[in-house]
Amino acid sequence: MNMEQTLILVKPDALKNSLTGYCLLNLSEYHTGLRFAGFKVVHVHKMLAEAHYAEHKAKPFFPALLDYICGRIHWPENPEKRRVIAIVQQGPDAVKKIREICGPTDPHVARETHPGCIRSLGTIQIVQDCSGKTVDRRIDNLLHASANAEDAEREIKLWFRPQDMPPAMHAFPTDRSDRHYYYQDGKLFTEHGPGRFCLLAPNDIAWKSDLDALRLIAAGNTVQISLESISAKYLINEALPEE
Ligand code: FUP
Repeated sequence: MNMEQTLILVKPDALKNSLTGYCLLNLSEYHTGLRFAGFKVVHVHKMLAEAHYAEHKAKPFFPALLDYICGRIHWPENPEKRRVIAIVQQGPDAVKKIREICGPTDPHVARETHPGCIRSLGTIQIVQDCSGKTVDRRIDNLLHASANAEDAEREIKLWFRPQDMPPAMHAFPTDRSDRHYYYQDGKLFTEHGPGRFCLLAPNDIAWKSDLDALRLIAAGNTVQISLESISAKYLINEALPEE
């Protein structure tokens, strides 16, 4: 069975404009030939947004992109409405099929070259600095879809814990934690303390790559993956202070 998986985000502009149902219709199992493996409503906090868009960190549109994915652009006065829907779909050529359904990143290009694709309904907003000078463009394109299989693995592991999906749909190796792991202010702890968030308890199932990294960090080693990109999924929908 082809287990290729891809991550899709129904972004705040889609939810705000009631295009959620339209997006889901286009993403249905009937229309795509793929299967839903994971599905959840997420209040996106800064740590998750920064990890998801890490490759764009140096770009002028990055702060606007974070405001957008966190829902601050579309619900400036209503933090309780700020959400995205995170979806994992699985099946043959999942990454390519979903990218095709979404269409080109830029909605203007989408309207020119793929009229009718979902992103052809998107918009582009000018990003200005505090003096009013135009510094970049913010692309509100309704959906995120993983660009390739490598990105898909990173992104699925960033947004989903294994137990958010049926066990038979785990596309990546898992392992069980043998101790407690806590997160606070950019640091990892193995003992509980005031204000520390529990990431994992003994016997909890986790992505093996996360556990391998946590074990190394706890032993004082440096690792390639950031602690934030591991911790972010465990803090999804925790009552964190708004940034
Ligand atoms: P995609 O793979 O289609 O999501 O496209 P990119 O990785 O190039 O862009 C990631 C996100 O950055 C997209 F949601 C669009 C946004 N973006 C901007 O807001 N402005 C730009 O100039 C380029 C990208």
